[in-house]
Formats: sequence, C-alpha cells, structure tokens
Amino acid sequence: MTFDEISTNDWQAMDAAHHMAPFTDYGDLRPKGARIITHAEGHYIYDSDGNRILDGMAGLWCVNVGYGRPELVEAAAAQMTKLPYYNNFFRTSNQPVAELSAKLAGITPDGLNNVFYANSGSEANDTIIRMVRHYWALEGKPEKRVIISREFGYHGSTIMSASMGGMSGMHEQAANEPDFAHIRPPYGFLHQGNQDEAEFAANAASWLEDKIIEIGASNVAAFVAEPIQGAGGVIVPPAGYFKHIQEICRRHDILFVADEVITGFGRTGQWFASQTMELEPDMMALAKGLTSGYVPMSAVMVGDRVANKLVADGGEFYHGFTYSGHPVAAAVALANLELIEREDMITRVREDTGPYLAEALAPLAEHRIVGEIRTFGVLAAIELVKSKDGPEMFEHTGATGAICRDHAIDRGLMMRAVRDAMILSPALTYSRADIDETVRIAAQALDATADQLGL
Ligand code: PXG
Repeated sequence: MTFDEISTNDWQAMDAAHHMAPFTDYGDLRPKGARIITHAEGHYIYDSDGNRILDGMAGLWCVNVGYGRPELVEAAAAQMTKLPYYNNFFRTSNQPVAELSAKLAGITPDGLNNVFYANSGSEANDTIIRMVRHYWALEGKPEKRVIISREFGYHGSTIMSASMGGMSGMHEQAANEPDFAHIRPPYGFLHQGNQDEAEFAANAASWLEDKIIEIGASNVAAFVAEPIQGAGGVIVPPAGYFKHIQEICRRHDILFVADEVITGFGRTGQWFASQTMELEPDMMALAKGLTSGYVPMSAVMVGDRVANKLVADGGEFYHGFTYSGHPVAAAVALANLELIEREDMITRVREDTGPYLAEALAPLAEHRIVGEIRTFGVLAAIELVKSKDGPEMFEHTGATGAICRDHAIDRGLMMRAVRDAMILSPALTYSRADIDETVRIAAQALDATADQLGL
C-alpha cells in the first residue's frame, strides 16, 4: 500500500493512538485527530484531504527560504554521501562545520567570533546557561548564578530553558528551577498607558534594574532576552528600550544574551535583530532560520569576553551533544545562507516586503475586534480585543484567538494564535501577492470571529 491509499481517517487514528505531539492537549486531540500535512511547496502546505494552505508562519517561524528548495536537498544528499556523521568530541571536526563557523562569525555582530553547536533552540539556551555560570565561576564569582529574563519570553522546553522562559503554565509543569527571575516585558499595548515611547522605554528597562537591586548584582549572571518576543505574542519593544537595558547590564557587570532563535537570519531586515536594533550581546542563541528548518541545528555565538576566558582558564568544558556540529546540518545551513545571500532576501525584507506587510495590515487596525497591529520586518501580530474602548480584553484569554485561527485555516491561511493575538511570521521569500492574500483571508477571519461572538 502506498501512502496515498491510506485514508485521512486511518492516518489520524494511527497518529492519535500513538503519537504524543508537542504542546498538545491529548484528551482534546485524540477524538478529533490531527491535520496530516503531506507535502509543501513554496509558501503552501498541503494536507491529506487535499487542502492547500498559505503558510503565514513559515512552519514554526523557521522555513525562511520557503519549502522545496533543491539547493538544500542537494547539499544534504551530497554531504550524506561523503560523510553522513562523525563526532566533534575528541579533536576531530569536519569541513562544513569549520566553514559554517567562519561564516557565522562573519555575519553576526562584531565580537561574536566563536560557535558552539546543538540541535534545538532549547539546547542552545541550556548551553548558554551552563556556559554563563561556568564563566562567572572562572572569574572567581561562582555566586553570580541568577539569570533574569522576561514574562512571556520563550527560550525552549528543556527544564532549564523553560525555567528561564517566562511562560507560567510551563513553570507549573515541573520547569521552575531556582536561580531564575523574571521581569515584565515592554508590552506597550498592556503597560504603556499615557507614557510616550521614550518614557515607556526607560520605565520598562528600569524593571530590570529594580530586579537586579532586589537580587543583588553580585548574584546575577546574565539578562537574556529575545529582541522581539516571538511566541510571547510578537512584542516589539519601544525604541530605546535595549539601549537602556545594555547600559544597566554594563553598569552592574551582568552579561547580556540575545535569543535570536526567531529574529535571526533575515526576519527583521538585517541578518540579526541585534544589528537592526544596534545591540551588542555577549552571547546569542540561534536555531530555526539557520537551516530554514530543513534539518535540526542550533548554535550559540560566544562573544570574545566569555570565549577568551574559557580558552585561557577553562580547562575542558564538559558539555556537548552527539550531534553537535553535525556535518549534514552544517552543509544544509551553508546552502541555506548562500541562498539567502544569492537571492538578496534580506534586502527584500528590509526594503520591500517588510514595509509592505506593515502597510497592507494597517487597515485591519480599524476592525471592531482589533486593538493594535504590530509589525517588525516580516513579523506581525494582530491583537484582538472585545472592545476598542479601554481597550477591553476577552475574559477567557486564548479562546477568541483559537476561533480566529480556525476561521483563517478554514479559508486557507495558517496563522498562529498567541493568547488573543494573531501572529504572522512568513518566509523571507513571501511576495507582495502572498501578503495581499494573507491580509484578505485574515480580514475574513476577523469578520467571521466577530460575527460568531456577536460583536
Ligand atoms: N528561543 C526562542 C526565541 C524560540 O522561539 C526556542 C528558543 C526553542 O527552540 P526549540 O528549537 O528548542 O523549539 C524557541 C522556539 C510557538 C512556538 O508556539 C515557538 C517555538 C517553539 C515551539 C512553539 O510559537 N520557538
């Protein structure tokens, strides 16, 4: 029997009976079954019922070059044939990893010249936690252990990266390790009130300083932040926020770490949001767009301050994964970066499709259940509200977002709901026509949602 001879119902039953999918309510999913995605091409995904859906999320914020790019497939096949695997543990390395490391040192901000590889953003962040604590111990300050991050921050699903993240639901499920602290995010829609942007930027940054003083700077190792909080709802900070944050980190001698797992590799109109926002992180977490999701790979960019200390005094760093620096993943990453450059995708985001996405979405701000539209490069959020007065949010956070998402998918657009914000994070290759189609369906989904709720 071929794949196509098995019915959707049979696939769903097979899957639901045995597959414990990530971030899934099993009691809810099992009776209904999942949508079975069979293939994808360009910016469309296809399911086993023959539906064609425009992928406004680039998979899960990761398929930056779009689906079906033969360059990446050929790079993987060639590398698998030549050297499918060898480890990097005992003074061995491989050609794609050496080349990729040099390439990443070249395109990341100045001072980030060393790379540690892992397989997921979560592992990259776990690596950062260990490396940061190890660094301070080498500096003779082992009590500098606390890592401060932000509510609604998402840094991964391992116990440590979830503890570092600011998702309270995850903390409640055995991911609330000590020595992590959280501050409020610079979420203007909720917290700005009557402050102007500069005032709000300074005020939101002061929450970090308050927390450092509360804990004592001598106990704080690092502040970790996504330049734009992705899974937290595309929270775009007010201009100047990170300038204050960096000044506070420097003054208290605390490392500043940028989690660029979503914002990296072109999404904000530069290689990295750190460049778009003029940040100078001591370390950086990368994943997703590194390989456009074709194979798993993540990386930690380590700045000179930390790297030089590890080289000078560190001894052996007892940390690594079987697949750290996997040659096939590195070959795919190199082909992916080359494609981004060859097709000038980042310039296109910065000068054409990024601004066009903002312009095309702007009219939706007038919709009766829309409180705010946020965009930055090819990232966007449509914040849904019960009433524009106030604004008044929905009582059961997340329920309306889920309704709107389902209306969008039914009409052929994959959007993600975060609480009651509708999220877009398409491929860098998304065209103006794709954006027009996205906005057209999003508008219909908003109407259908408002109608269903009687608003
Ligand atoms: N940091 C950031 C900023 C992320 O967005 C991770 C780390 C963890 O990466 P891995 O590869 O371990 O998943 C992420 C991942 C969502 C969603 O609901 C977002 C992510 C993962 C799963 C779901 O939007 N981002």
